[in-house]
Amino acid sequence: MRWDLFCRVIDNFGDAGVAWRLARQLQAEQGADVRLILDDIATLARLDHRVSPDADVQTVGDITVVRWGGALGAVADVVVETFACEAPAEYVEAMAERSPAPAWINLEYLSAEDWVGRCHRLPSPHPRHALTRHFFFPGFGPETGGLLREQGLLAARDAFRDDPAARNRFWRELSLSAPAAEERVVSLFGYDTVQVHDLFDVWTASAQPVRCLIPDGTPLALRAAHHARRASDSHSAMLGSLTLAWIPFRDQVDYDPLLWVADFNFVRGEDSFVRAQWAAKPMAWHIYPQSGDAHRIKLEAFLEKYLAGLEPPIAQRVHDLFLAWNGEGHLGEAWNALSGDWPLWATHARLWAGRLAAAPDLVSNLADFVQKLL
Ligand code: TRH
Repeated sequence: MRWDLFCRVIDNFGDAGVAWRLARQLQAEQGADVRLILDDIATLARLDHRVSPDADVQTVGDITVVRWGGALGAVADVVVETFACEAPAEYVEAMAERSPAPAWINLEYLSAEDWVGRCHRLPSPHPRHALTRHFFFPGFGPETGGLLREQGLLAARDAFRDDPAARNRFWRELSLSAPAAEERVVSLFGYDTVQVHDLFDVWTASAQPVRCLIPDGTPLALRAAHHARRASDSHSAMLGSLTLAWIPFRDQVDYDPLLWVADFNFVRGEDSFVRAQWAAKPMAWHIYPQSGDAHRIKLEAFLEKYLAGLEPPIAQRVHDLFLAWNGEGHLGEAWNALSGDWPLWATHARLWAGRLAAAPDLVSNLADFVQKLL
């Protein structure tokens, strides 16, 4: 089957990140013939070094990547608009001419809110054409489309955990020594609005050494460099008990080992947020800021699900860290308040990942749904 995925990058990496992950899994697991029509190829090239930012059409890993705006030729069997991006009008006209009509999907942003389950798979007839778009919502429950999770991901995660040689390779490739047994490793990926300075101060004064891995080229890398007065040619800085290590921005396929090697992951947006949950480590999510505090409702909806099953006192402390990571409250104090909770939270993170893994993944659900439409 031929799938055309349309993606417009609003900003950051996640729009392209989710679309690329979807494309790769459809091709690898469904044997789909996939075309990704994307406006911002340069962003995709940041996520996969095989992509040429200048090419209008290219094949990367058996996926055809087309710059939005070029001639698209024949309409595919399945048309997916990611994040409600609206396929080009002339393409929709061609869809209306096609017989049989293609399956037409709008893949929405991920949310843990309850209304998602009521809107998932709803049809939306086109006002003029004999075409029906169907809404497909990722989510956390059986009434939703589920989460992106490629086959073999969790086995690869566990193999890495159980393989000291793989972990040593990870550190060697970064020209970093393996962390000491008591050293806590943290990955830091968030938006520029986070006040990380008080967190760095708490880690600097910490009884336990902390190694903070910061992907270069991200806003927090600059803040950390300013905080540590990073010398231009240095890749790390020592501040008391804290080691700040600036690491290269990784290909998307290499992002997971960063999450697996860490004891704690600060993440953001949508895709790193999901990947951190699969990594089954304690985490904090910086939700993409939206107008009118809509993001705050989404954050609370996730926390309500994520914190269920944790004892109230620790649940409150985890909640406070999430809020502080989203700019509400003192990040350093919230971190310190959890000092006795790490083993319990680590167990909870593993149970959470296991619960999510019991549900079918998004691509399996999407492929089943599309089969019924065609
Ligand atoms: O970059 P983001 O902030 O993207 C956001 C979200 O997609 C959000 O839903 C959307 O509304 C907004 O953009 C416009 O965060 P996200 O979703 O985590 O995407 C980051 C991608 O970058 C993800 O696929 C992981 C990848 N990544 C790497 O490939 N290498 C790296 O080194 C790092 C740090 C991230």
